[in-house]
Amino acid sequence: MDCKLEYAIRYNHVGYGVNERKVFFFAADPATMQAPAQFGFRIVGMDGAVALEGTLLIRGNCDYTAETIYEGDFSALTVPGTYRILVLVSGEVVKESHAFEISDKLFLRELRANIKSFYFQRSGVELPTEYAGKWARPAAHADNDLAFHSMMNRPGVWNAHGGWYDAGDYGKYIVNGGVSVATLLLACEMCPSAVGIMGGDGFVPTFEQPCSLLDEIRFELEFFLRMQDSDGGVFFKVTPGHWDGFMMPEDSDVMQKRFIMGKSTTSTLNFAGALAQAHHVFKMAGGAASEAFAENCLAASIRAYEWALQNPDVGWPRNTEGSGGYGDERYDDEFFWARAMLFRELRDGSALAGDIVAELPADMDRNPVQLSLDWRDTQNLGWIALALNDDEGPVAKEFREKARIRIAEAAESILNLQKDDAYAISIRRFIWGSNGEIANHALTLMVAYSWTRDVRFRAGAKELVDFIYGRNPLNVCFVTGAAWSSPRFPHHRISHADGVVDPVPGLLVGGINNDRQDMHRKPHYSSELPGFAYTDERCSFASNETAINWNAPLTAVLALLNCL
Ligand code: 9MR
Repeated sequence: MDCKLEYAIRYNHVGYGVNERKVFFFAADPATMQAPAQFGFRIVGMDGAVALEGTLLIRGNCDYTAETIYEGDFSALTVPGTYRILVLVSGEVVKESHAFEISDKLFLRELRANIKSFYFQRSGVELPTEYAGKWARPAAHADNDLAFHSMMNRPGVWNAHGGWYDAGDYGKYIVNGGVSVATLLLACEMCPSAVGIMGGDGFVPTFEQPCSLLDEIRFELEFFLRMQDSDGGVFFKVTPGHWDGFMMPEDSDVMQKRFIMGKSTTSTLNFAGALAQAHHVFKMAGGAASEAFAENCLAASIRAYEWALQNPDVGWPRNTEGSGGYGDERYDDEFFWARAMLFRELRDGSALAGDIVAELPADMDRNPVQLSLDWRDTQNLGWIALALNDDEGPVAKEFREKARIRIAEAAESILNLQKDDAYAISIRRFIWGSNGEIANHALTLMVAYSWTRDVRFRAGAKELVDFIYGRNPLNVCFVTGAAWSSPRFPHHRISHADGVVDPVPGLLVGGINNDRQDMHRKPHYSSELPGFAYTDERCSFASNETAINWNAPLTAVLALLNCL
C-alpha cells in the first residue's frame, strides 16, 4: 500500500545557516498536480508574521517516489530566528512545516552531537553520569583477555581493550574502524581548529564534556594499536560468539564470551593507512605526548605494511555467526591507501620510501578516484593523501597535481548527478547505508573545495546535508536526537536496552535501502517505491541501524562546513 501524502514539504528540519542557500522542496502527487504558477510560499516567524514570500519553481519528476518536486528558495531571508514554511495553492495554505531555525550555530551544534556519538559508542569503559548524562553505563566488554576464535587454532589470550562498537551491534572491526577513524583524522588534518572541538551539545544536556575530537580519535587508535600482532599483522575483529540479543553490554558479558579473529590483508593495510595518517595529525597537534604517540603510530604502520607485503592476499575470516563479515578480496585499493599515506610521512630517503614511490603510479592507474569511499573501496583515502600533501619535492608535486585534478573531476560528477535529481542527491541507488554514501559524496565535495574554493562544491555538500537532516522523501531527520522527526527506534542495542526513552543522540542511521534485506523481520515500509524504503523500527537493521562509518563522514563534513 502506498501511504505517501498528496502534498508534502521537504526541508532541513534542524535549519539553515544564516548566509547559506536555503531551499525547501514541495512534493506533489502528479495526480493532483496544479500548474506551477499557482504554488506560492511564505516563511513565517513564530508570531505568524510573514518574513518572506515567494513562488515555487518546478524541479522535475522523481522516479523513486513518483512525485513531482517543486522548489522554494528563501536564501534572501538572513535574519536569525525560528520559522515555519507555509505552502499555498491559489492563495490557500495547503501545508505547514514544523519550526526550524535560521542560525549560524547549527553546524557546530550538530558537529558536537556527532563527535559525542563516538563517545557513546565506547566499549570497555564506564560512561559516568557527569559525561554521559542519562545514557551513563558501567564498564563492560573489557576485552583484555580474549581467547582466539577456534577458527584460528591459536592458544593464549589477547588484550583488545577499548575502541568503539561498530554500530548497533557489539562487534569491533578494524576494517570499518579504520575508514571511520581515517575520515575523522581527515577532518582534523584539513581543519586544525576542529581538533579541539568538544563533543556534546545539540539536544544533549550540557553536562561536562570528556574530551575533544582528537581525544576521541585517540581512544579508537589505542584499540587499533592493541590489535597488532607481534609479527606486524593486524587482527580483523573482536566478535561475540553469537549475535547479541537486544541487551546492554554488561548483560552481554554475562551471556557469552567474545573472541578475537583475523588477521587479514585488508585489516592490516587499513591499519597501516589509518596509523600513518594518525602520525601526520598527532605530529601536527604538537606537544611531546602527541609527538611520541605519532611516532608509535608510524612505527606500527610500517610494521603492518611490511607484513602485508609478505602476506598480500590473506582473506577475511569467513565467520558471521556473531558479527558482520566486512568481506573484501580486492586488496589494491588498501595497498594504495597505505602507500600514499606512508609516502607523505616517510621523507627519509629510506629504501622503503623509495619502493613506495615506485609503486604509486601503478597504484593510481589501478585505482581510479571514485565519487566516495567506503569500507570496501578505500582508494579515495590514497588520492586525498596525495592531494593534500604539502611536500614541494617534484614527485610529490606531480602526484598532488594529478590527485587534485582527479578529485575535482569526481566532485564535478557529483554536482552533475545532483543537478539531475529531484531531491538534489548524487546517488542513483539506495543501498545499505545510503546516508553514509551521501555523506561521503559530500566529503568528496568538501575535499575538492579545500583547494579549489569553488563555491559550487561547498553548496553541493550543503544540499546533501539538507537531505540527511530532513529534506528527503521520508520527512525524517536521520540523526538521532537532532530534530522532532529523528529516529526513535534505531537498530541499536544500547538505545533499546538502556531503559532511557530517548535513543542515544547524534547517531546517523543507514537510511533508505531499497534492497530491504530485513523483510523477514517484518518491517513496515510505507511503500513499494524505492525512495520510501526506510522505516523507524528496531527490527529494520537494513535501514535503521547506526554505524560509525556513516557518522564519520557526516562529522567530517560538518567540521569542514564549519571551518572552511
Ligand atoms: O555497512 C555494511 C554494508 O555495506 C553491508 O552491505 C552489510 C551487510 O554485510 O553490513 C553493513 O555493516 C554492518 C556490519 O556487517 C555489522 N555491524 C553493523 C554494520 C551496519 O549495518
